[in-house]
Formats: sequence, structure tokens, C-alpha cells
Amino acid sequence: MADSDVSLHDVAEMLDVHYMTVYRYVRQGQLPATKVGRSWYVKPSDLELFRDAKAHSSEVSEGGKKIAPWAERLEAQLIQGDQRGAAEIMEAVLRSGHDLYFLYLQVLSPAMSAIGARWAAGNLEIFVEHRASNIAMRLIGQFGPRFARRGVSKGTVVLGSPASEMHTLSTSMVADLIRFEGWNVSDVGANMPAEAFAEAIRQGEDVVAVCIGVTMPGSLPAAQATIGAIRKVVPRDLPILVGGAGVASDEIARDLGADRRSGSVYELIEVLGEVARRS
Ligand code: B12
Repeated sequence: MADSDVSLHDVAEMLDVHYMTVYRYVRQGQLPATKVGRSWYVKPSDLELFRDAKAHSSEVSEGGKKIAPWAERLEAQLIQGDQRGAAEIMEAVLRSGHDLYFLYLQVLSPAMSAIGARWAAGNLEIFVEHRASNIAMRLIGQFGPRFARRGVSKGTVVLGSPASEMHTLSTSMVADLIRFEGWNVSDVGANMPAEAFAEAIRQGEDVVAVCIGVTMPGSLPAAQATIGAIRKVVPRDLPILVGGAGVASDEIARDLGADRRSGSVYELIEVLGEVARRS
């Protein structure tokens, strides 16, 4: 290893992505790195090549013409209600070397958030937003299963959203990413009554963690009731993790009675990793 070689934490900062994303680039062979002790290091020249390749794949078409970023292209197809066009963009994202994290977190999520912002600003008819949501759900059903890991699972994570919470796109994506990392997921979906959520965990096999997604702040009381119901029927040491746009701080998570808040899917995967190592 040379003194100029860069650690993965530094690479993450330079690329403005999460550490886990860089780690995955290394693991999938997209970014060459050398392991020294417990840490990985990247040669500056390899980092430069990698940067060029990424910039090329996401912004330049085959003819060399500059084209819009993936998320904006997908947003346009979703607004037009063109499911096939939207699926073709998702395929193109994967063909250019990106993984499921990128597809969901850097392309589909921002496209949906932008559609939500247009609707909130009064610039989009509600039927267009609903149609886009339905297409997004179908896309998740089409692309997510391709990334499910086979083989022995790290345990079961029960995931869902409390009563009154109707947003399922986010938790469906989170479920696929957890599966991608080797866990089995029992996704009970949205609008789940508290006692029924608890029962799903009680009847589950090899449950190692519970994740509750909350998008609307108005669903927080229901999330609190759900956690209360779960605590009554499962061992105290089963971690209950919360996340989503509605859980805006650690304090809110504590008030809900959760063990921990995950500010992002990456953080959630790290926490699940800790849980798996402990058990
Ligand atoms: C699609 C959509 C709907 C669809 C949902 C369909 C479905 N099957 O999911 C429908 C039409 C049902 C809907 C309904 C409503 N919606 Co809506 N909806 C959206 C929209 C456009 C996209 C949601 C989405 O999928 N985003 C993409 C996901 C991936 O992003 P995300 O939710 O932020 O999730 C990320 C993180 O938060 C995190 N995360 C999420 N969950 C979890 C869980 C865990 C455990 C972890 C670790 C992380 C994590 O990971 C994700 C990826 O980074 C958003 C706009 C937006 N900005 O998101 C509005 C939005 C969420 N909706 C909104 C509103 C107001 C409503 C309604 C009240 C509208 C109405 N008047 O009826 C209802 C409420 C329904 C209810 N009771 O829940 C507001 C919420 C405002 C607020 N803060 O309260 C938003 C923000 C729109 C806006 N700009 O105003 N909606």
C-alpha cells in the first residue's frame, strides 16, 4: 500500500456517498481496493478511473450526447403514465453497472419525491400522482425480486407500517434492500393494526428484529401503540427499529418506545449487521 492510497471513508466523502455504498463498489469488483488489516485502501488512479466511468454511465448517452440524470428521466415517464418506458429506464440504470441501492435510493425515490412536491405545489393532478405511485409499485415488484439472495438467511426481519399509514412504496424498497443483504423479510405492509403487527412477530420464525416505517407525522401515535402492543408479546431484547420521513429525530423514536431510529436505509443495514453479529 502506498501513502497516497485513500481509505474507504475518504472515498465516500470524495464521492459524496455513504461508506456502505463505497464498500459495495469494492465488494462487487467495481472499484479495485487492497485490504490492510481490517481496512480497505484505494489507489488514487483507480479512483479517478472509477469516477470517470460513473460520470460517463449516468450522464452521457452512447452517442456521447449529454442526457438528463436517471431520476429526472424516470420522473418524466412516471408522470406520463408510461410503465414500459419507466421499466426501460430502470433496466438501463442496471445495465450501466448500478445496483439496487442506486436504483431505489438515487433514482426511484427522488423521482417519487419530486412528483410529490409537484402535487403539493398544485402543479400536478392527483390522478397523475396516483398513477405514478401504482407504476412505481409495479416496478418494485418487477425489479426487487431479482436481487433477493438465495441460501441461508441471517434471520427474519418483520417490517411494516402502523394503522393509518398508507405509504408502502418506501417500506417495500427497504424490504428489498434488507433481502438483498441476506435477511428474510416478513413485510406486513401498511395500515397494520397494532395487535395484528404484534401477532405477526409472535408467529414469525427466527425473528431477529422489527422495523416500523412511518411517513406521516400523524401516524406517530399509531406507531407508539404498535410498539406497545409488540412489547407485550415479544422478549424485551428483540430490537424494534423505526425509520421513515415521519420519524424526524432520535427523540421522537425514544418517545415511541423504539430501541433505535435509523436515519437512512444504510444506517438500518448497519444496525441489522450489529444485531446479526450479536446473535
Ligand atoms: C406515493 C405517495 C402517496 C401514495 C402512497 C402509495 C403507496 N403505495 O405507497 C398515496 C396516494 C396513498 C398517498 C397518500 C397520502 N399522502 Co402521500 N405521498 C406520496 C409521495 C408522492 C411519494 C412517497 C414515496 O414513495 N416516496 C419515496 C420514498 C422512498 O421516500 P421516503 O418516504 O422519504 O422514504 C425514504 C426514507 O424516508 C427512508 N425510509 C422510509 N421508510 C423507512 C423505514 C425504515 C425502517 C427506515 C430505516 C427508513 C425508511 O428510506 C426511503 C428511501 O430513502 C410522497 C412525496 C415524498 N416526498 O415522498 C407523498 C407524501 C408523503 N404524501 C403526503 C400526503 C399529505 C398524503 C395524504 C395526506 C394526501 C391526502 N390528502 O390524502 C395521504 C395520506 C395517506 C396516509 N394516511 O398515509 C405528504 C406528506 C406530508 C407530511 N409530512 O405530512 C407528501 C410528502 C407529499 C407532499 N409533498 O406533501 N401518498
